[in-house]
Amino acid sequence: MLDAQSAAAAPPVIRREDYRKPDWLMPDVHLEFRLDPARTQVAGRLKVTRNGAHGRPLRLNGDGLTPLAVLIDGEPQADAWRMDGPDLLIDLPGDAHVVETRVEISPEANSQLMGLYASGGNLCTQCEPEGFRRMIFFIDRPDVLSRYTVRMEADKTRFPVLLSNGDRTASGDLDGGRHFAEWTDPFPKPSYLFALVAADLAANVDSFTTKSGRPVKLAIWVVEKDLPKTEHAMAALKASMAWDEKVYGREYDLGEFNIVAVADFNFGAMENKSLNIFNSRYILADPETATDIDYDGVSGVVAHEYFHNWSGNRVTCRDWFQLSLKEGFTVFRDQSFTADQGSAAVKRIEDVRLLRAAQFPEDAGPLAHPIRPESYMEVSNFYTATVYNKGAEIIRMLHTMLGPQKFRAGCDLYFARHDGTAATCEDFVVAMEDASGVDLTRFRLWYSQAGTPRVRAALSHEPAGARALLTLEQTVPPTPGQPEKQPMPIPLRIALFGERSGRAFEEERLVVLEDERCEILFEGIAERPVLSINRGFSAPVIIDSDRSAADLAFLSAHDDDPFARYEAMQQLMVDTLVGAVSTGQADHGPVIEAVRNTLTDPKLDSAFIGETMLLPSEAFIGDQMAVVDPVAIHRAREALRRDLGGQLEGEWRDAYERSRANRFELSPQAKGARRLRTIALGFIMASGAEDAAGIALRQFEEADNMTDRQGAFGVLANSLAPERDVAIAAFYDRFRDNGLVLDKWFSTQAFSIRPDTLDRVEELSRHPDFTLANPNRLRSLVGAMSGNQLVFHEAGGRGYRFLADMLLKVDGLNPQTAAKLVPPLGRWRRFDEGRAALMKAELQRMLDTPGLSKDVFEQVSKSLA
Ligand code: B3K
Ligand code: ZN
Repeated sequence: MLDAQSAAAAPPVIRREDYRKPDWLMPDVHLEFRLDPARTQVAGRLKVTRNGAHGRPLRLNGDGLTPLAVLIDGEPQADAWRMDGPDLLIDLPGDAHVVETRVEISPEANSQLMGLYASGGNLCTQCEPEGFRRMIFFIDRPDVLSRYTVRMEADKTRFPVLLSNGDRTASGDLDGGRHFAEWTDPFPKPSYLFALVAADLAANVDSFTTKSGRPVKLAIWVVEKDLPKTEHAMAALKASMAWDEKVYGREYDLGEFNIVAVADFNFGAMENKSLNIFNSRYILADPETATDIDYDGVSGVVAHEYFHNWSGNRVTCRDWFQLSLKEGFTVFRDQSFTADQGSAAVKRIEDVRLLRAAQFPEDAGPLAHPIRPESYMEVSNFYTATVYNKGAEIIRMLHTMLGPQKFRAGCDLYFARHDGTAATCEDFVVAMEDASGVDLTRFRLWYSQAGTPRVRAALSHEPAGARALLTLEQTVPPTPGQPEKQPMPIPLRIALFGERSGRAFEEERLVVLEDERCEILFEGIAERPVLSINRGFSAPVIIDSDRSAADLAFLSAHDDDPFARYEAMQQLMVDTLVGAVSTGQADHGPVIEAVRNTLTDPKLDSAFIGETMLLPSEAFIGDQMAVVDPVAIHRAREALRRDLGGQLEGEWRDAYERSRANRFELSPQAKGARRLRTIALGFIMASGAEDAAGIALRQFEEADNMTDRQGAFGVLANSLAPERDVAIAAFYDRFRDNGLVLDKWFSTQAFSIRPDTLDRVEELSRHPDFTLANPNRLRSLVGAMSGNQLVFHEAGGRGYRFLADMLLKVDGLNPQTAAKLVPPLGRWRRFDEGRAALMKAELQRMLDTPGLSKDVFEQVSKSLA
């Protein structure tokens, strides 16, 4: 519980039900920026109109701003305005006025990286969700859409490139070595989509012709030496543009599309209209410095931000409670794009792994919220795996239940109806209903209820009548503020396989479990059936079934849905490991046999084999247990790794040799081979073979690409062999000047399972290359350590203390990024009393710290509640 003092300090709670349409609209906006890193002058000229009959003043949001001048219809004002906290209130007599304000801000002093800030000597903006108000007084809410014209002035040598949204309508030189540019965006947009860049950067320029023949100039801006690393991002951009035309009928709508990469960024990237700004880790890629996972990250994020041009920009969100309207939908779109570019099965496995690693724990913990939350203190805390990834699963279920044609018709109707406006999740569902004729009344519960549903599946067989009966029962667990839940429609793709024949009995069925319970009868089932359920992960739920180890091993070999094969193997591994932790006894036999079958199945591709061989993470195993015992989990998992390594050593060595590439290629086959190769290396190492560390060091040294080098580095970082120190030193020497690769150097060491990892992490936090100011670097050390179950939960609480210390320091600089680091401590309820007390004590210490940001306050107070 919050004590009186903390409760008094609590920031106000914003509720969805309190939504009111804006008092004033702002059809036209003109902004002027006299740019300078230390002192930038900003002037705003806003045409405002009263929205409805009321006498309320104009409220312009501000954050840390002091008005230097306020003018109404061109007249300077002394008394017509007043400050209300950070906001500026202006009494306006008429229904339409022109309001001007002027402020001065310091981009180089902006450590929050929200609003206008400096990164690597360049200036850029981040406005979503509420950064715009840090630059000028404004109606900073997503349902107020304006046409913008922008004039920027800056020193020409220092900032030769001046970019904003829309089209450049004027530019030229000024006295004193300065120059200017004017940009006009013809599309009305909310403030969160505004962007500006003043920089010394070079562009990779290309072009795309839309299907209706409109030429678009594409440019990716980076520091000049990085130009060769932008080819993959450019290819992904063009592929995304073509895909959105083909699959959704959506064309790009302006003459140019710019992407700017910066090194200091709070998250992945930002979809500002025609001027996307990216964390450089999602733009830059070449074989020497980027892993295959990095390459996939680049194309996925480029696609995601591009797709927002329709799902987010042309149709935006009425308020921040509707965030999943654009984010869930756009994640679904980028997932589908990636699935179409390569292996759909592997993509689905990766997406589900991420959902289970990031979203399921959120749904099961103190920060659980529905994809459309009901309230918040700080909206930045709601850019969550629930809003994004569970949100995408909810769109995917609509796609599954309606089928691709009706789903597409629903999207077309949604875009046609709401183009140029700020919409709600409800608008999206209504468009789907209207276009498909399907009643989605109960489906709406997925938007309002938090928590991961559980479905119990029991299959009984009656050989005499050749019948099988499947009973399904759902429960939706209580979550904070939602003790009681209603059953939700759960679409489950289901098939039965004959245990002896190995064949499916009939076509796969799509069963929608509408109520708490249902029974499904299968006829013509002569031999004992094995149940394959939630195929393709058709619903974001947990399935509890009593399938035996033999059934799971059977499915892992015979199921014709690749996801279901993967899933059966995972379940077999999880059951084995959970059993081992709770009984202390382990029978690894069935897992070893199943792994042997998959590993030596010539029909399977390496990427799929690699995915299937990955053991469930320690965190995921913990999620299955009543009380998490990190040490016992680690031991059980390592014992299984050792046994798999030792008993299949020959097979691993074959797989390792088979997947040795001659030269680097980015084809799915080559990527799959690299994936399997490092996984095999890990198992050879786990086998304890004497030559293993030598093999790893050879891979590390001879690699012609970062995937192989980083793979070997990760394996060595876990080991006690002297080769580990050789690799750490060599990696640093080779990449000390490349920030993105240095992040890997930090994170790989922080993920190590060596007993001295926490000492090493503390040492690294004092390393000259470590800094709290760069979010990527911070996450690479502190974020990685708190994801390392064994190390973070070290008895005695040193990991907890380290995280809390770091977090408090970061909060003073960058509250948004600090708040993202809180959730691992919020899981205290899942641990033994000793650990839980230590975790709570750190949360309490933070809560008791004066001057905590509202970002961190919200996360910490909810974690303790
Ligand atoms: N819309 C942005 C996220 C903004 C996050 C603000 N805390 C990027 C994206 O989802 O595409
Ligand atoms: Zn997004």
